[in-house]
Order: sequence, then C-alpha cells, then structure tokens
Amino acid sequence: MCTSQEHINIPEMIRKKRDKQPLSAEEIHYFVQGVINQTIQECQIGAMLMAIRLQGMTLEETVKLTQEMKISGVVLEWPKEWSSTMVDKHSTGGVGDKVSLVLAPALAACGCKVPMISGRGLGHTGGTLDKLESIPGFNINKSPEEVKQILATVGCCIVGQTADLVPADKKLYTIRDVTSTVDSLPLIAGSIISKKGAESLAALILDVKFGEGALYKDINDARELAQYLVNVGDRLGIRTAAALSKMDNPIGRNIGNSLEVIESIECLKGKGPKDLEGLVTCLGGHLLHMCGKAGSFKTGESNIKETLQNGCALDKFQAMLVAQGVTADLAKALCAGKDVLKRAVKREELKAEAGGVVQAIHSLPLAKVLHELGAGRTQPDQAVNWTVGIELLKIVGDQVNKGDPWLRIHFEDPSLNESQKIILQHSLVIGKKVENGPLVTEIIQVQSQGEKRHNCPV
Ligand code: IUR
Repeated sequence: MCTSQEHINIPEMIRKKRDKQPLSAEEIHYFVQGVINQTIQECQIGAMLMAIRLQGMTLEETVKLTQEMKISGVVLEWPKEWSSTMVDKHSTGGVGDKVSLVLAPALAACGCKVPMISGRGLGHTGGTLDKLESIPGFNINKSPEEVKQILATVGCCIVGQTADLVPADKKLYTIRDVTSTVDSLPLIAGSIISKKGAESLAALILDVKFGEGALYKDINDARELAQYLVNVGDRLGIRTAAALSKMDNPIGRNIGNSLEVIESIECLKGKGPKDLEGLVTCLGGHLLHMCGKAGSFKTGESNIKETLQNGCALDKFQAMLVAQGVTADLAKALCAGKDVLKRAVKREELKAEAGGVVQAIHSLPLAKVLHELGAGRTQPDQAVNWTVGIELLKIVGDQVNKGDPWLRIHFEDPSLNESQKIILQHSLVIGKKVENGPLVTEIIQVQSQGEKRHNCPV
C-alpha cells in the first residue's frame, strides 16, 4: 500500500470528494495518516471534511475511514478467554441519563467484561465521568494495563479516553467542531465506532435518542443514524444493535452530577425509577443476548433485573469505585445510602401552579438552567459544580394539586434567579391524563445492503 502513495495528492483527493467520487481505500489511509502525522494542512483537512459532509460517503468508504481511525492509535487487547464477553454501550446523550453507572456493574455481575470509555459533559447533557468524579477519590485516568487489571478483578470500569486511543478522532473532531461538519453520518460513525473498535468489543449497544431533549428531534433521523452506526459497527466485526429511545422528559427523578450518583445507587438496589430501570434492563438484555450470555433478549433482561434485586450489581459498583481510587470506607458508606457526597448549600422548592396529571416535563429548559448554575460546562476544561442539580418531586403520570411542590433545585453560587424560576415553571406541563409507554420504541439491527429492513419492536 505504501509504495503507490507517492501518487496521491491531497488537492486531487479533495476535488474527487467535492465532485462526489468515492475515495479509494489507499486514499483514505493516506488521509488519516496525514491527519495524525500532521503532513496535511488543517485547511485541507477542513476542506475534506466539508466535502464529506456535503457529498457523503459510501458504506465502503465509511468502513475504511472508521478502520483507519481505529488503528490510528492503541487498540486494546484482551486475554483470549474474554473475547466473547467484551461489551459496551454508547448513548447519544440525554438529560438525567445515568444508565452507564448502573448498566456497567449489572453487566459485570452477569459475567461480562465492560471497558467503558466515557466522556465529560459538554453542552446540555451531563457526562458520565463528571457524575463519577463527584465521588471523592474517583480516578478516571487508567492505563490499558490498569483497565485490564480492573476487568480481571471487578469486570467493569468507567474511564476517560487516553491520548493514545484513536488520536485521529481527537484531531478530526476538533476541526469538525469549528467547520460546521459535526452533523455528517460518515463522520459521526467514524468517530463513535472507531473508539468502540479500539476497545476490541464483541458486542455493542447504541442508545440513540430522539425527541425534544435529543440531538435528533425526529425519529426518522434518529433511525437513519442508528441504522448507519449499526451497519458500520457490524462491518468492523462488532455485533452491534441500536435502541431508539424517547428523550422528551428527563430520565429518572434526579438531574445533576452527585444527585445522579445517588439515584443510580437506588437503581442498583432495585429501587430506581421505572424509566431508568427499564432502559438499563432493555439495553443490558440485548447485550447479554448478543454476546451469548443469554439465550434470548427476555432472559437477558430478567438476568439484568435480578442483579439489581439481589445486590450483585451494587457489589460490582462498590468494587469498581475502590478499584478506581475511592477509599473502601467511603465506597461502602455511599453504597449503604449514607449521605457522604457534598451537598449544595442552597435548596428551593417550586410549587405547581395548577392541578391535574403531569403530562410532560420539558428536559431542555431544566438542563439549560442547571448549566447556568454551574452543573455543566461550555469549554472543555471548565470546572463544574457537582452539587448543583434538580430533584423532580413529581414525574410524568403523577397526580398533582395546585400548590404541591414538584421540583427541588440545589444550587450554590450563582444563585437561582427569578427568570430561571419562570423557565423551570414553564417546563411543567399539566393535563388530564397521559399515555406513558416504555422509553425504547424500536431496536435496530444490522441490515446488509439491499436487504429489506427487519427491525423489531421492543
Ligand atoms: N460522540 C462522538 O464520540 N463523536 C461524534 O461525532 C458525536 C458524538 I456527534
């Protein structure tokens, strides 16, 4: 492959893509190598990304791009006997989404190995790493050797991405961000699936959200992304499926880093909110089925549920905390439900302005106010206040009387102001009755080219 690369020239490659011609495997290799070796100018990378954004890529091109990105850095290696048990999940992000904190230990309790590589929050969705870092001592920086050690002893870990894992994504993502080329299916697939590929997984479940609080408002757009990701994941040799899940209301009752840890622990004890537990058991059930640990989705789902009820998932969570730097005493106290996390100094309850049944709680305005109060970040290196958050005292489907407290907000500095209170009040929708189905509406499975769509209801 290297010998003929002298003939490749970047302006010519950009012209090809600009004119909607497919790039060869050799050209894609050369492009990704040039990105990491800095032999391609940033303006050329930007031009190529825009050409891809406007003209798209064939599945073949996207698979090649993803493979090249995956091998641009370290690819994690596991003992042979683990190969069928390596699983992970990726979510497109939602308000109050704390699924990873519960799912990783529940899967470990079912015998899987879960090398979960997560991100920090940016924009309106909270990051899994921020939630975990609200636990004093929790360390997200683990080397591949340390990850392997934790997987050997505990079975799951939740860590940050290291600089040597998929360096091409870091570079490309930075340039996508400033060239309006984030929203491109091939580039999104390359970014997400290359990182999962570098984890050397057997099976992957994607939680692709749609609705008011999601990146994709429309289910058809979410389905298109999900199908694309599933096809690319499959072509990289990972058994991949996607759940389409509704993101209209926050997930669970708690939003905000440390409050979400507390709610996750409730869920790990089988006492979590129904929507959160349903999402965990659905995603986990599919993973167990896909990696062969359960004979069917239904069996997988009930296995996950059992680990929440019998304390095994909570034990794994506690062990993971200790393996990642939390003292044994603190991990034990936290899992026993003791009030050990730092709490915000100020709290205020809002009262319902009308009576009826809660039909919706718009998640984006809640996230926006929490962001302003310091729960989230706008710049990647900004500090967050882990104590800032919201407890929903009423959720969708609950009966509420005029004057009932429905939301408790935790804040410090800055203080909650009047216009933020109005925004929060407007996010509560009260009506007469509500249809409240499961969050997951569809499971997307691999579809080879030309094959008729064969997706299942849940
Ligand atoms: N998450 C990623 O890891 N990559 C992307 O391109 C997007 C979300 I959009």
